[in-house]
Amino acid sequence: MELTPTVAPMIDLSRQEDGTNSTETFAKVVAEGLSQEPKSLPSRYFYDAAGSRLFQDIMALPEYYLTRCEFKVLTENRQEMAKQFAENSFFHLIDLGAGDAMKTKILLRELNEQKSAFDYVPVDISGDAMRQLSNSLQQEMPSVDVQAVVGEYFPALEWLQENKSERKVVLFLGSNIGNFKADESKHFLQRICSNLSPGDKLLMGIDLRKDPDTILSAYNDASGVTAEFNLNLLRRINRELGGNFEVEQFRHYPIYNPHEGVMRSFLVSKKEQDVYIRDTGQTFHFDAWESIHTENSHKYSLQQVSELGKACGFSVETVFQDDACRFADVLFTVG
Ligand code: AVI
Repeated sequence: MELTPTVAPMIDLSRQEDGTNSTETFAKVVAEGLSQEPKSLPSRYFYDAAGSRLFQDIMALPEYYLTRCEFKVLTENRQEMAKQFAENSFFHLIDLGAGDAMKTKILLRELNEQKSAFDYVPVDISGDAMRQLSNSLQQEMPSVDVQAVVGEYFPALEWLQENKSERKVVLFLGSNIGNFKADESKHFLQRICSNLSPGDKLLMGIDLRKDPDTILSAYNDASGVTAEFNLNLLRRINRELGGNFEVEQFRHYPIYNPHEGVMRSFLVSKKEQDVYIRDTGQTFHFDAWESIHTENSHKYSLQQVSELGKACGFSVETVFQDDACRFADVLFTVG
């Protein structure tokens, strides 16, 4: 018997972008960030090939509880989640920042087993990741319809709103919302909501507030992988923009503020030094012990999550969390 092909050709929206991934934009952002007082660089530039590999290593660290906790939450609640997604009618399962979909596969297997009517739409900026995922799903779950979209989240959601007319369930896993500033996360969720219809759903992974020592260790692991991940940003500037950072003259310094629930990461200059970056044509001066702020990772209480959702047009349907209340996957409904 012939198998019906279930992998639709990839939709590539990456060329329609505003150049956020170009070298020129990177140079501009770096020049702005290093000219500011205090200096800062945006964490979205962590993820070149080397940074993405380091992030894979972070997720396997004993201290980095987030990934293991979310894995557990999804595994233990997969039947209930699948039931609440399905509602006995067809839906599009849209996975924002799908990557290798390790965690999403827990839900896909369950939906497949429950014989739910759905198609799977992974969205990611990496065309390679989407090609590999489409192939691996064809091998592992040939009966699941897959339509990968390569591009940024919002062009992808706009495309989906125009081209996929049925009910939608959006996944935004991994506590990625935590890396936005407070106003950015609100804006992000409002934009998601404006591309959905009443009754559509969003399952969002959120790292919860907990013992500050547990949080700090997760970003300051004993083996130094997170330090390498942070320092890779300087290596990336050297590689891509012709910078001459002496990377060993900077150190990773994370600090958790329990009052705000924000984990902040810095790179601190160990000495007074000047750094020249060819593509910006500028030299940047560092005083001894001057810092560059590189990342925020927000931790939320469940009440804050519910208020954030409400302010953006969502209401909480179900909170799924682990026994120790470290991590939650919150299912929201539009309206
Ligand atoms: C991708 N993001 C949710 C990670 C986090 O926990 O904020 C990135 C990360 N930074 C340091 N370790 C992991």
